[in-house]
Amino acid sequence: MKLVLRSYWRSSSAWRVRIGLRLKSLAHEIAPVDLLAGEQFGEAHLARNPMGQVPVLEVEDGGTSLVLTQSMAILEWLDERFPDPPLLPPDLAGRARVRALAEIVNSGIQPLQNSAVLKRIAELVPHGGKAWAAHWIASGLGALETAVRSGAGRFCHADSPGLADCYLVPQLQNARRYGVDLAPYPTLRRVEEACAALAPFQAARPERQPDFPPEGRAP
Ligand SMILES: N[C@@H](CCC(=O)N[C@@H](CS)C(=O)NCC(=O)O)C(=O)O
Repeated sequence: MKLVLRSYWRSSSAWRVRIGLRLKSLAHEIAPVDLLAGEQFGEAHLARNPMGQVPVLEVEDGGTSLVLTQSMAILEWLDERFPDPPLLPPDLAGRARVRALAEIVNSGIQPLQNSAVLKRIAELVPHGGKAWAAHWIASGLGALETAVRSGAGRFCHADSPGLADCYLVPQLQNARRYGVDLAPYPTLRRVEEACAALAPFQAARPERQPDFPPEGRAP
């Protein structure tokens, strides 16, 4: 089994998969795609992911080669292929809850604030990008705070880290990047703190990635 994750240090979507791989203690290689340099739009990367995005997980598994895209599909594949420890809870209702929490980030927040969208908005509305991003992050996190609070344990769902935590932690970092005040989200911050204490979450952080820019050069 060989796993190669096409990643970018600052990508919150790639970060989700980095956490998942680490939670499952899966040996993998990180292959950086330089999003600032436009490598995602090169022929080689578009052949892997026609969306021109990271993450992409390349899998060599006993004679089978797979190229997986979309963090949710990748994490669910990892969870089915390597069930222990699970990213999803054992009960049907719990799985629906965790997927719904992750989707608040995956489809309700991040697509509205990813750099490609912000770049286009800034072209159309001068100085509009950052305020736009902060607005959608703050309102989405408000919904996530309410949804997590009713049913959180130590983590987003019960007392083990899982799929929803893979989405929460990178999104809170994006919130800070766009100047969103996190005071209104005490449950999310408490869960983030619990995650931050765990080695898999620490190893997946942007500053621990091979393509993290040298000190003082972070754009
Ligand atoms: N829904 C996708 C979102 C992926 C995505 O938005 N990736 C961003 C980085 S976080 C990207 O590669 N952007 C390319 C660009 O900025 O041109 C997923 O969950 O994998």
